[in-house]
Formats: sequence, structure tokens, C-alpha cells
Amino acid sequence: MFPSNFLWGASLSAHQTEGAVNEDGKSPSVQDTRPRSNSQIADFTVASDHYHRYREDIKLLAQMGAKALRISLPWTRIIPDGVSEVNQKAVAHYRNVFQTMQEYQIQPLVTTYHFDLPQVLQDQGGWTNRATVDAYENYVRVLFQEFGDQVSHWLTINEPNIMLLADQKILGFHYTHQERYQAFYNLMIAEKKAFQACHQLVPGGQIGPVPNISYVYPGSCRPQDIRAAATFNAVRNWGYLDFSVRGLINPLLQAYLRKTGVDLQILPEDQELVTHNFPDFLGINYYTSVTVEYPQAGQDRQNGISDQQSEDVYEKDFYKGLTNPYLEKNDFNWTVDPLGLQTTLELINDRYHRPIYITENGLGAYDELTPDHKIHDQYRIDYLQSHLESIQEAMVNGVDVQGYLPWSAIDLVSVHEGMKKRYGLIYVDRTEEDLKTLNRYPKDSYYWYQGVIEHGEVNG
Ligand code: BGP
Repeated sequence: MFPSNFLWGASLSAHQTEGAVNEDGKSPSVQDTRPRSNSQIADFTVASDHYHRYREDIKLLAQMGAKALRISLPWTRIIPDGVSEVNQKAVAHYRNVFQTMQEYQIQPLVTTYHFDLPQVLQDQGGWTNRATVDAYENYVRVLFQEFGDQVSHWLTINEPNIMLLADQKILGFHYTHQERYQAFYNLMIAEKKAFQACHQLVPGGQIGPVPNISYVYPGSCRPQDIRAAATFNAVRNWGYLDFSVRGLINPLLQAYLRKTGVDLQILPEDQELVTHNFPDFLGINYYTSVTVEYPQAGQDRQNGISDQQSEDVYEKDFYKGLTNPYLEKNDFNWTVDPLGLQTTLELINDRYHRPIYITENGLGAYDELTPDHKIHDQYRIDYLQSHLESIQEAMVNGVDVQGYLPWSAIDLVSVHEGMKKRYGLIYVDRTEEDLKTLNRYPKDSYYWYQGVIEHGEVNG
């Protein structure tokens, strides 16, 4: 049994669901402008039309029994020029969204920023430019002031680790190595400023980071492979959480930065900020596990376009992803590893001793809408069920998991694969090219999850 106050919910992001990209004063974000590697991938102009249909979506989620919904706020709608003027139309819209959630007794968990930096800021260097940190601080202060009476639980920056490592896939451009780690540092400073501002401005407010964490396995017991995994764990996982929770740059990450010639620009006043502002909880996104080995001579491959999930990770002289022969893969080549979630949670608990919300977890799949508007997604139920069992085991072993908000509440435009890769508990009737009716249809997984929430048990 899960505790009766367990926060059952689901997750979304703004740019993947809202559409309405030219309405109510929104300016373009890097998601609106990024070149699509595959013209078959839907753009975000309409997405799932959630901007117009949020009431219907919230109602459906309430009928499922959801007690929480994670959404993100789009910086480009709230402060279209990135830095100054607050758009009152947008403020009014999101106040209505939160009011609707309140009517249905759904608690919002709000991500301040989910991959959608204002293009005007990107044009000035984006996260490599320290001025973006100041712009972000100004933006989150606006959020806390405008919505702090409606939203108590905040998440800072969605998956900064994956955003930087999978830059080409997510943002449409490559950082140089030096730029990537200056952006890392600036993002981490921005996050600390959000912790500070939330605690100053939101009465009783709680805030946490939201990285994508999955423990990296070594491909063998060969010492070089163990070291490759240790390095990639620092680069992909611990570097981010150590900064947030321990207020330091992880030593293995530091060694890696030294070896690769990175020279970080750090301001003298940062130390005070970094060591005095900490999260109240951790938001953790988990989909898959990663296995790496030390790249042997002759195994070199270009640092290609990688989504950083499963086996396509590679960095010359450090680590190389490989197929884990013990795990199955989904339709999109991501390994499925529920036990990996338990291990990851227990290691996070061991390192950081913080309450945890699972803020993303889910299965991207090709779903089929039957003529009578059903979606028989038993594969998604199997995925969610096995991961929930794993969470339950971790809780038995002392991990303080407070809630589960799988990805995604409704179908949305996948970052890497467009509309064909669906994650939702609720089907949205559109395809990559054809907007169709945009009607909503609950999937079998919706009804299964409804039962889980009702009984507080995975095996109902
Ligand atoms: C996470 C992102 C989400 C979501 C998910 C699935 O990295 O936070 O925005 O997209 O991954 O990824 P994809 O859509 O590429 O399958």
C-alpha cells in the first residue's frame, strides 16, 4: 500500500502541449525556432492545444483521481522580451489554470523553465552568458510574486543535464565543450537563485531541482569500465545534484573538467549563494538506464546526435555506451529497467537524504486508436506498474518518495520524435501532419491508473 497522502499525479510541459504560439503576446522560444532534424516531426504551433483545452484536460485528470499536475510555465509568455515587461494576459491565463486546478482539488507542481529559453536571450549567448542568470532570477521572482499564493511546490529547471548533453537534439545546436560547462555553471547558479527567491517570496513555499537521473552501470568489472561509469555518473547525474544539495562541484566532474581544459568563470559572490541555498525536495525524472565502457582504441566514433538515453552516449577517452544484454528495449531504442529505478532512488537517498517526487517516468510508444475510440496500451500499463513496484520497494527500504507524476498526462509532442511517440494517459486525436479533431480519449492505462490511485495499490 502507498501512504494515503501519496501525491498521485501526472506531468506536462508548456511547449509540448500548449500550442497557441502566436497568441496572447507570446514571443518565440528556442523550441519554436529550432530546426527540426526530421520534417516529419510536428512543430509546436498547435501541439495538443492544451492552452485552449486546459479545463477539459484538468477535468479528465480529476476524474482519473489525480491529486497533482506538474506543468511548466513558458517564460516567453510571461515575459516576452525575456527581461522586463510582464505580460498581464499571460498572468491572468495561468491564474485561471491554477484556479481550475484548485476547483478540482489538484495541486500544481510548477516547473519554471522546461527547455524553452526565450530566443531573444539565446541570441545574446543564452546560458553561456551570465546575463541570462540575472534574467532568469528576475523571471522567477515574477512567478513567485504572481502565483505564490496559488502554487506552493516549485521545480526549477527541467533536466539541465540532458539539455546540455543532448543539446543538438533538444535545442538544435551544439555547444562547444567550454560553452557547455559554462552553461552548466550558469544554470546551477540560476537554480540557486531560484531556491533563494522562492524561500524569500513564497510563504511556506517548497522548491527542488528536476534533473533526469539514472544510475550508470559499468559494462564489465574491468577497472577502466568501472572508471568510465564513475566518470559518466558524475558528468550525467551527480554533478547536478551535488551542486544543488551539497553546494559543490562534484570532485570527479572537476577532474573531468580539468582534464578537458574547461575554465569556468565564477564570480566571487557565488560561493555564499551556493553554500546557503538548498532545495526542500528533489524532483527526479527517470526513463531508462545507461551502461558504459571505456572506449578502446579503434572504437572511436564521432560525438554524434545523441538523446543521452540508453546506449548512444559517447565521449572520446571517457565513456562509450553499449547495449545492456540483460534488458529489453522499447520501440524507440530506450532500455526498460524498473530495477534500475529502485537502485537509482536508493543511491539518491543515500547521497542526499531529501524527499523525492518522481516528476517524470513513462513509456513512449506507437498507440493505435480503435474505431470505437479505445487505446489498448497494455505495454504502458506494464511499464508503469513495474516502475511503481520498484518505487514501492525503494520506499520499504527507507526512500522518502512523496509522489508519482508520470510522463505524460496527455499526449504531447515528443522532444525527439514528434507526435508519433506517445506518452499520454489520455490520447489526443492528431498525428504528425494532421490536426484531426484534437479530441481527448482516455487510454486503458488511464483506467488502470485510476484504479491504482483509488486503492493506493499497484496490484489492484
Ligand atoms: C524528458 C523531457 C520531457 C520529455 C521526455 C521524453 O527528457 O523532460 O520533455 O520529452 O524526456 O523524451 P522524448 O520526448 O524525447 O521521448
